[in-house]
Amino acid sequence: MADKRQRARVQGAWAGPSKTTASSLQVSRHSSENVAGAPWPLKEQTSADRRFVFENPTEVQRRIPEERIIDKEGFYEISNGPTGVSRLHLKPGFVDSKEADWMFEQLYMEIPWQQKSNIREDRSYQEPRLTAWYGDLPYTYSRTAMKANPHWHPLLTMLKDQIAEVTGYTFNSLLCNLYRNGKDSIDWHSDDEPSLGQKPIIASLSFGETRIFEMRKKPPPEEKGDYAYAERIRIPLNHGCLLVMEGETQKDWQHRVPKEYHDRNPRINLTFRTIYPEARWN
Ligand SMILES: O=C(O)CCC(=O)C(=O)O
Repeated sequence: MADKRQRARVQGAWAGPSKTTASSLQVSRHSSENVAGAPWPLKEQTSADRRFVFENPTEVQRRIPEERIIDKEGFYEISNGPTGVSRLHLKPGFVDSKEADWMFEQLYMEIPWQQKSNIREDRSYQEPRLTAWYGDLPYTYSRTAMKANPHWHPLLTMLKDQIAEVTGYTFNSLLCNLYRNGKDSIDWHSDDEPSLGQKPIIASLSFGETRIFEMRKKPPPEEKGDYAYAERIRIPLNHGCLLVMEGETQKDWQHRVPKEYHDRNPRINLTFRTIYPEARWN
């Protein structure tokens, strides 16, 4: 796919004898007629005669959209369609750096981090990060469930309330993620499980090492799942930074935190969500 993204198409051809003008044809007739009397071969082409002639492309040319970087505080309408408006709200420094330092230490030590196993193509694999779930209802993703856990850590309750105050959104659940080093990651996905409702609002708060949060727009059906020309966004999520995804973001976009192949310190990410009983959407 990288190849496809890098390929540049230039259509055209080096001008040959067939491009000879009527007047040069006349000259050749006098000077070098062949046995059959045809005007071929024409006089030898000199390098001065050779020029590149542009021909209209037969294929529709497509541009790979330039990757967008979002790293400043603000509200961003990242797309309007096909299902509606997708919007982000980025707030670096939501928790100031000093506060974020002790919060990171406390969360790192006191959250009951667990190793979750997921299932893909009928095979079980260990998720490359540790997680913990808080909420009155269980949460299923990648075909395995996390048990309900109503016993919120007081710091998490405080952060949930602060986010509600600033964003106006309330949340009843939280997925905590610990990326131990650069090899920990989460692959492309959308937070679109039925239990998250029809337009999930996700508030994601980060502590510790900065990691890149990547987004790519889902391709239209005619692309048959090919993301080669998809719009892409990169958002560095740093210590104390809040990112809210809302509107149709989970329907129209995917996101991931890719592996990084140099040393990375641990990062904690808290994704506040609202979970509904699954039956409501089935
Ligand atoms: O770690 C992050 O910033 C994103 C986590 C995420 O996408 C998820 O847990 O669904």
